[in-house]
Amino acid sequence: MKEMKVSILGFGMMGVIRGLAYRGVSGYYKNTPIQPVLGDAYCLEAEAAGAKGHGWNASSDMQAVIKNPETRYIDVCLPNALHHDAAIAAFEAGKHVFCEKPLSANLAEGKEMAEVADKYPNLLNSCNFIYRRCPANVYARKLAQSGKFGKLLEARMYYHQGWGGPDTPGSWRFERAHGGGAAGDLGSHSLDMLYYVTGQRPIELCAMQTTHIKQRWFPTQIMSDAGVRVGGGKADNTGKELRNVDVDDAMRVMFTLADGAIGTLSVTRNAQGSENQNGYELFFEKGSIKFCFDELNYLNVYDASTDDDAAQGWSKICCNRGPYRYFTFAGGHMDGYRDLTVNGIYENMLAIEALESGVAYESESPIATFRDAYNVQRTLAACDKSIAERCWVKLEDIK
Ligand code: SOE
Repeated sequence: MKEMKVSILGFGMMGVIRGLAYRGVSGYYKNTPIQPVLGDAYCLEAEAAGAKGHGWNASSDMQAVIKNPETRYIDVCLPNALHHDAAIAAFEAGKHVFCEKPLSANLAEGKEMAEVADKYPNLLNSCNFIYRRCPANVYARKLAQSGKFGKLLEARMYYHQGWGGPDTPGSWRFERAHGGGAAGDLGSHSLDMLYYVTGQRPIELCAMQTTHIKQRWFPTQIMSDAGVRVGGGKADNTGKELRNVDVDDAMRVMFTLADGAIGTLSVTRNAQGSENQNGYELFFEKGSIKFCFDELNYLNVYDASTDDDAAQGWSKICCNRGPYRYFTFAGGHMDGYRDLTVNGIYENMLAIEALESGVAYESESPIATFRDAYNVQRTLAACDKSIAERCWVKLEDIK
């Protein structure tokens, strides 16, 4: 298998996730034609230890990382307003470019990035609209574009998160200069999803925005995105200054699509209780499709294309078994399962550290010890005995 050194620019929240992905790809996909190998990570001083811990070679020189002749691929995970210069420099250095969404902080920069990408037809230009990688959306796209349900009539797109309350500290995500704001952050996903699934983009629209929290406490020192978000919600304002927020917290849009369908888009970071509700409801002449990322393994489909009224109703389709090119593992181990395995290894490491430092291991979700597991075996043995002997079995009798 070929190897390719990849380097990353920025090591906030997304940087951490990407490291797992580059290392995981050859583990999940035995057929990957290229195995990524972790190279340099351009990052803030505050992020360097994390980047090294993830296996990257931490560097504070972005141009050196971009130009490193050993690297063939640059992953741009910087704040939005820095995508433009970094991505263009990477193309000019002859690298494949993967860029976090939204592509740019403003239209002019996005246009130039697309034009420069066109000049390098042999280099990858790929933007991380990650929800395209979710099997339920792959299925929705097939269904929506198959024509089975007829013409699309209405699209209700929404992306609701709830982390933007008044106690969440400021970060680049709340600064126009860095390309922050809910519209670009969340709305970009919904607009890509609308196009990806239906094949259509708005041709006319009317929008409104608001900023609910007009001032926030921003850290006085530059901090990693991950550092600010983790621990958000705590009103400890030491080392922070109160500043005006110049981006939107929420946006609403009404639009029309080319073939006459109408639609709405709702994005907010202030929907208390919504975790990552990136969703849509599509109403066609002869059916409906609904998706919400909080139930990422499923697509809800109403098929009104048959004449059999008695058979009509919603189907909740499990899309993690389908014939898609993405990893499905041993039926039933759906998306989400792999995250739990990371938690499991972490818990083991905490337990070992407690053992080796002589302190009591405590956890709100303790590891299952061999003693716990042995008790499961005892109960199973009791079942065997009961089945074999057709009788009640006392556990105290199973040693
Ligand atoms: C915002 O909270 C955010 O991290 C976005 O920036 C990502 O693009 C989205 O996938 C998850 O939510």
